[in-house]
Amino acid sequence: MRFEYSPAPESRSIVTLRDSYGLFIGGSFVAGSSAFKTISPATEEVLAEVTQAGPEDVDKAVAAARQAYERTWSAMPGRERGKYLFRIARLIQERARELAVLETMDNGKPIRESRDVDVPLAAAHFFYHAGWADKLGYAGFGPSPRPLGVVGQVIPWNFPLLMLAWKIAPALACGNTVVLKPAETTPLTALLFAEICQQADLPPGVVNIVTGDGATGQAVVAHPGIDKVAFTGSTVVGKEIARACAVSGKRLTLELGGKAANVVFDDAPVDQAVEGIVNGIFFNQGHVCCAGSRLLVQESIAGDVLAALRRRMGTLRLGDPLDKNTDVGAINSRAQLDKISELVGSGEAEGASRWSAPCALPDRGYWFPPTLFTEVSQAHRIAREEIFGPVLSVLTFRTPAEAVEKANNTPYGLSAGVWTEKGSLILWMASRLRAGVVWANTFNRFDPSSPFGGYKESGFGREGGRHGLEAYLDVTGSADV
Ligand code: TAP
Repeated sequence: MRFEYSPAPESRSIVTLRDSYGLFIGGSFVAGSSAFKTISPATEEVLAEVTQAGPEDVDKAVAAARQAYERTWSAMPGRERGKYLFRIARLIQERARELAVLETMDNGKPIRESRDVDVPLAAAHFFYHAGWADKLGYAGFGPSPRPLGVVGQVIPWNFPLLMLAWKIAPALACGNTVVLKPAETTPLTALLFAEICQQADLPPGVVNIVTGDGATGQAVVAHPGIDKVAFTGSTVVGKEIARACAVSGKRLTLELGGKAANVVFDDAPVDQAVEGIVNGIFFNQGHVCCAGSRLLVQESIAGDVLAALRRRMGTLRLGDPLDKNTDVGAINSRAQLDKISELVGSGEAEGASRWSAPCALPDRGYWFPPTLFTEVSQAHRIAREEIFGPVLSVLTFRTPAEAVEKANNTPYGLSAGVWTEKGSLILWMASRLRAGVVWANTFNRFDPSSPFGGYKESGFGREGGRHGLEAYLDVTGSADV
């Protein structure tokens, strides 16, 4: 049964947009030489002009970060650094609504998700790492692990504020300073975060934010003053960065793409599994590196699961991301919409059978309906390549061994899901799935204390938890690593 809901739009009035934004260097906003526009993907309206940082701007940001590292931050006792992180976490909570509305405007994701997932998790990352700042000597990396220096961080557009928190919180807790480049299409919450750094009285230069496109990212990564690079983004760019860092001696962590299998066994409760499948692939329009984009369903229940899934997909509400009833928001950019459309076209051309939820798409903005493909073979591009959109490829299996074979038949290895009532089967599967995270009877659960990262072409290094600290510490010579 489909319920009709009246629109319940969140007000934009809490956000004060400036016409133009400078770069955040040395604790102040500074002008750059050229600018680009950031737009709302739901309406195509221009939100603001943002500075395109060139190599000379990156130079200034790295110099500011170096000075802050040497004069202030690396020498500050952990308990003092922790106080700043706590303050930032509290300010994120205080300004949560503003951050959520701005994230939704700039990214296109439903306000329900930015309000209930992105922003609370971003605050949680700062709280969690604030707690570590004075306990690093007890983290198992030896009695006095040292920071690395200036960290260059480049993040994507799918979880702009949350990826910033994943990067900045552990770096600062460990005593490093930061130059961060947000994605070109979603710079606004990073710039609001810069204001939060000012509000928290964070010493100038500890956090520097340089906006721009891929060339700015390249300049950050290649800068000789950077000691460590932390990158989240596509595997293609990740490989380029790995090549650039290989000859430089810089430390590197890469969080890249995925093509996760969500495996449903015949004893799984179908309705719960369907909720998990929907959350796995349609959360954040499928713009999720660990999305459950390949559904592997046991053949004997495939008919029931698919019927229930189509029914559920038919109830998803697509539209205005600021409406609190919206389940599926806008695709982040024209380029991403084109990429999704091209891959969906290849699925049809290669013989898979497409079904899209019957929902009207708004006239303006970038939209794609929740879609699933059946009759998919493992050779199809839609079963192999990351679509990064609301598109699910369905495959079947008969035995657990076949499920493992198919799940692992991918160059990626970021996440996986298992749905069954048998605990022994969950453990059997988890020990065989080549994925950094395996969820059992749930999907897309995140916690700052839980390490996250990939195998194979999904990257290396972990973010979050005790493991994530290691990426920001010099632990050479430590006996207990
Ligand atoms: P990319 O095109 O790789 O962009 C990521 C970031 O790198 C952006 O800030 C981008 O700038 C910048 N960049 C582009 N070319 C660069 C270069 N040559 N050198 C340095 N920086 C460069 O990825 P995307 O399309 O934004 O994000 C989607 C990808 O991220 C997906 O593959 C997804 O799976 C992955 N992702 C992974 C994770 C984890 S935790 N594994 C989490 C989220 C997303 P511009 O924005 O200006 O292009």
